[in-house]
Amino acid sequence: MANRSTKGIAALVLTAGLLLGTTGTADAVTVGVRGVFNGTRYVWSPKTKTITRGTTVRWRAVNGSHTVKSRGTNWTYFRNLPAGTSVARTFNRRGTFRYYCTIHGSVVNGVCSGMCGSIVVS
Ligand SMILES: [Cu+2]
Repeated sequence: MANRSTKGIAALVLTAGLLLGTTGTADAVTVGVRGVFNGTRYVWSPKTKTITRGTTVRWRAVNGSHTVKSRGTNWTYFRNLPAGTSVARTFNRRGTFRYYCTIHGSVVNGVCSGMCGSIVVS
């Protein structure tokens, strides 16, 4: 039956595409940002991370428990980040996406103090 074989070929092409997709194309990139204690205070490391569109950022609470809260007007995001856990988000738009930990950072009049970070998507 022609219809069935067409679907079969489509499934094979899709499967092949998925397999090839795992071999390191740009849309499969994940980078890490770690919540760590630097001997004095908690910080995001690296504080600023530059990535390309389609990259996934995974925040991990290596030391202590944190939150990831967006600031600025170009995105909205909030996740709890208990010690030892991680959260991930894929960035598909260009721009600078600022965030901070609400436990170890604060924003007053648009100025972030403490555990602040940013993702720069080029
Ligand atoms: Cu924190």
